[in-house]
Amino acid sequence: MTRQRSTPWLALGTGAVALAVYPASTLAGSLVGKTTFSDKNGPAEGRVKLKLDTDCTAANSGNAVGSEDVIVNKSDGTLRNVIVYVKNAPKRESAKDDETSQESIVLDQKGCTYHPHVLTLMTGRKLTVKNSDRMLHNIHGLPQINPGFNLSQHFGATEDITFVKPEIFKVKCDVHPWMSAWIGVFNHPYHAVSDKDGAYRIDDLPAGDYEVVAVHEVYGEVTQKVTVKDGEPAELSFEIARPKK
Ligand SMILES: [Cu+2]
Repeated sequence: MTRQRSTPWLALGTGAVALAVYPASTLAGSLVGKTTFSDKNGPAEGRVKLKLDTDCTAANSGNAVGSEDVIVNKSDGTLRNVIVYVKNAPKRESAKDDETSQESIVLDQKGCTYHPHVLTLMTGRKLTVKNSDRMLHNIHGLPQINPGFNLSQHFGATEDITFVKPEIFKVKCDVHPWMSAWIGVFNHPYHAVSDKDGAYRIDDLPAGDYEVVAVHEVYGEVTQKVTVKDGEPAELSFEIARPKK
């Protein structure tokens, strides 16, 4: 296992995702696991109550809204919103793997937060950005490899965006400084984001040996190796720690 400390989200350059070609006859398995924050006995960082302005407070009916950069489930230490992806991913061999033909993935601005906070998608897949709030948002993407974008959106606006290069980058709102989201773009379909239970699942991965990366916006990335066999779910969980200073 290796760990990298610095700029984890921006380190995914064009050449970082190596492609290995597997025969079309290679059969597939699944990769499942959990992402866990390993410093359970350390000072727990958790959701911080956001200081919303008047309009955004009203948009949440006066209810408190928590930050989303670090969400550790207290019951079992699992960590949400971790991108998990196969580093040496096999090249796609069949049309069924072509996510670009599927419906768009939605990034919504609602209650002055992004929904979801972290998403992944393939190059060429349509991302639909929309504003469900009755106020102006300004979605400002900060990629370093793909073209940047900066869109003002009133209530009900939608905009479709696609990306051509693999990269993980931040999105922010220029109107509301607490708003942020992360987008992971990959040139293969073998990626996921850990859910509210800290669980992830990557399906239809051809049998083979892989390096798999889990990357969190605050705590950085962890890489592990795994062997996927045909028809069997391979389990690979990640412990993610606060980097040592
Ligand atoms: Cu905003």
